[in-house]
Amino acid sequence: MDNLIAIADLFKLQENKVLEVKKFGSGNINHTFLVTTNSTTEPHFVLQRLNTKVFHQPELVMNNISTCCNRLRQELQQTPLKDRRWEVPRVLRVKNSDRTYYIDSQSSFWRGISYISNSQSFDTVRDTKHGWEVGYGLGMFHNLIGNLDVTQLADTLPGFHITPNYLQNYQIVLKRAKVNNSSKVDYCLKFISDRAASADILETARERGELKLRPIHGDPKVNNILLDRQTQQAIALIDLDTVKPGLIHYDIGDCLRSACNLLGEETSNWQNVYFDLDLARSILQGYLSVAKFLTSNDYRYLYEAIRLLAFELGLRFFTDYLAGNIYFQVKYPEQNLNRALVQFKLAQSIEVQKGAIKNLIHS
Ligand code: GN1
Ligand code: MG
Repeated sequence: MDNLIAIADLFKLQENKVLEVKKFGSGNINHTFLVTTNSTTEPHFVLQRLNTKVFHQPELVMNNISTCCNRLRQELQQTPLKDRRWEVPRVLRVKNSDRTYYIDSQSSFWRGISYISNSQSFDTVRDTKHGWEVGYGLGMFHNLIGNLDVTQLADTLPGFHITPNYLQNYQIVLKRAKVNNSSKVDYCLKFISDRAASADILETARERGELKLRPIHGDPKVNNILLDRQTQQAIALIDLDTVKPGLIHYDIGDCLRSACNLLGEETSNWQNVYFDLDLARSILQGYLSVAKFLTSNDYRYLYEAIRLLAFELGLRFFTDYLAGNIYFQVKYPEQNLNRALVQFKLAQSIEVQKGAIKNLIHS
């Protein structure tokens, strides 16, 4: 990896000096840094090394981000929000060029994104007010981007959130893996085989034409929805790498599985993980207060989306554990097994509360 300061220097506004580059955030895929410069107006920006083992066509990822951000800005210009701050990240250009990325001597792919000032993010939701804001944030994003023709976005991650594909891959990996059987591993194996038959419910609905592809965020977990430091209102969605055509159900399910788990994705206390119904209520209320475009078919599949996305992420983590941790970064070898157990416990809690969740959706 080339010198971080020298790379950051390529993305800064010309007259400023880079003072510091330090690790930032808690992503599982890319390497993220916060750059501080001596600018008095905009001292920070975010520098990222994109994981090109995951994103095989990083140029297309950058195109999607630009298309998305341009559309968000256009919509906000046409219909400015009256009572709330809303920010759209900016893709930074490489010095003296029009390019939005830099490839270093080791073929690493670098890009710079503006930092949203006076903002805050949390890994877990603190209370129902925060939950409402998380829902509102996702609803606002879907609302602003909803009219963008999906054909303008490239499919930068084929198979992303297609649960039956993850299942197929899991079966291949399982055949090849040397499985160290333990009670945790056995729990995961059984959890998956018991639910394999219902893995294609959203994809089947899409094939039948009941659900339609729309622009999606792809990763609307709690810490990707920024709050204003003073008002604690949602003001931006960040981490736009997975913006692409998809089902909004992936986003809604992913947001709820992330936000309604108060113990968080990384807890070692996986036995006590549960899906918090009060938070689900406020998130859905926040979402539905802005997202007025849902059809009756959209409503019909919301419960399944919530259940499926928790199951799917557990399946993805468990598969990666079996494959030797090649996709999600880990700090210790069993981390992806632990993460899988957290998501499976969450999915189980969703299943147990099916009636109550459906009541929330249809109330
Ligand atoms: C990954 O790297 P990060 O944290 O932004 C993953 C998401 C998962 C998430 C779980 C491209 O996102 O799908 O929900 O981890 N992103 C990709 O924490 O696979
Ligand atoms: Mg992400």
